[in-house]
Amino acid sequence: MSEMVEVKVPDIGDFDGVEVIEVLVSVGDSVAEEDSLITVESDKAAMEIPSSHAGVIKDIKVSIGDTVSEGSVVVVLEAGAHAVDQIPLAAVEPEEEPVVVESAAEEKPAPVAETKAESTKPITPAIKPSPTAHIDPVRFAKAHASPSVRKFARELGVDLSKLDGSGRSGRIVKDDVQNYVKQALSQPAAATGGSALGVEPMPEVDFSQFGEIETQPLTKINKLTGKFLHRNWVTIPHVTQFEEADITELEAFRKQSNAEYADQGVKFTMLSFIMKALAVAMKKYPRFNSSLDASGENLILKKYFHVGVAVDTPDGLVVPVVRNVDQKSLIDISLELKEISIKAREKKLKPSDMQGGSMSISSLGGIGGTKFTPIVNAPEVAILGVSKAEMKPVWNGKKFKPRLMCPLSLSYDHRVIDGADGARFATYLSHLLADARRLLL
Ligand code: CAO
Repeated sequence: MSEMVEVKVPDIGDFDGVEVIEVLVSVGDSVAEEDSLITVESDKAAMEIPSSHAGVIKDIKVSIGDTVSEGSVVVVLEAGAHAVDQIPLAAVEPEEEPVVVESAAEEKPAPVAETKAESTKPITPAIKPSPTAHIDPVRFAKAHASPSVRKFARELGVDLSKLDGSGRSGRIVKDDVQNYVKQALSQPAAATGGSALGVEPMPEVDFSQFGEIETQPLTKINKLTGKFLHRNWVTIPHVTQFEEADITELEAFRKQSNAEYADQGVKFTMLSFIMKALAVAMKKYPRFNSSLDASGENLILKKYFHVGVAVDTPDGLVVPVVRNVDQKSLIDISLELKEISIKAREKKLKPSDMQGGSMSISSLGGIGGTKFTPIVNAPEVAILGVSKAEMKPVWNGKKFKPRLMCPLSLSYDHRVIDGADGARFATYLSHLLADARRLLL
């Protein structure tokens, strides 16, 4: 004989006195154990309350807008029974849905609780976290959408903050979510910005509980570069090839040239030589001077040699571009490098000054460090990192000789450049710097 069971809200931790924002079942529905019955929402997060038993819903004891706590009866069901006509479990849409704002807080794992229903079988209602693993909860929270649309978006892993609502007052409707998914599926993987990573969101932590803190807003440049670096890091398969260039002779030549050109206001830094060498190396290995087109199916080879230079400014990192480095003298490159560094630090660069690079250089040589892994500055496919040159004992086949060695870190997009070419390019670059006469060939 089947038994009538009251399914109650289990112990849901901090979720005491929470609002019902969705009723997911109707009278007559067949539900399996663990099927969701209602969605509740606190000021921290939304979660679904599952059924403790399988059976047919006979009565629904809550409505949207009600407040429930542990022990509140959600439904009465006939345990073990089956509906005559199997009705699919579906969200019941209220006539006028309230717009809810979901919190940014991390959902807590559900505590294990026992039902108070009369049953011999203890249950462990797993509170199902919403499938929003890779969605930024802060931005999701601010989206203008109804509970059912939010639920739909969570199920599909759609970050509502990325959508423009087509409903009244910009409200996001179900069609918007569907169109977004269709569009995302029709784009090549690289263009989706890694939105399918499926990783856990960062926990939101109140650091003040551990000690004194200060909150500093990120600069506009920090935010912009952060977005691009993040996209490039997650969408480009990076490989970094390390190399050391013997710049003993080049450094001596640089110092001598600096003495000769001092009265003309020209100062050669190692970077100007490296820029010139990079242009020569790109001529020999044209794939380093290319970009993938938007479809990801064609490689665009560039016949110009423009080199971007990462400049550290108080507001963040900017990458102005020196054009036609292959056609310019070392004097012109040095003067231009000085000019763009000043412009960058005085915030006088125009967007066009930072576009059209073939490859970029991130030079930390004036600061220190032995090597690092720079992030490719897309749509470029390679970037050269330069660290601080150091005197080292180098074996010349007969004995150790003191040589000035400059560490190079070449990161490249492995979809475009093979490991062997990466090693060839880095080795060739180091040969060019070891004997600058090769730059003239
Ligand atoms: N090894 C040893 N010394 C080096 C060197 C190297 N690889 N590179 C530069 N130096 C020396 C220079 O020769 C100079 O010394 P002298 O005054 O004795 O000639 C001194 O370090 C300072 O150089 P600099 O850094 O001011 O000049 P630069 O032309 O080498 O670089 C610029 C210019 C704009 C690239 C640099 O100032 C800068 O901003 N670097 C930081 C870039 C950055 O932040 N990258 C990180 C990107 S990823 O977050």
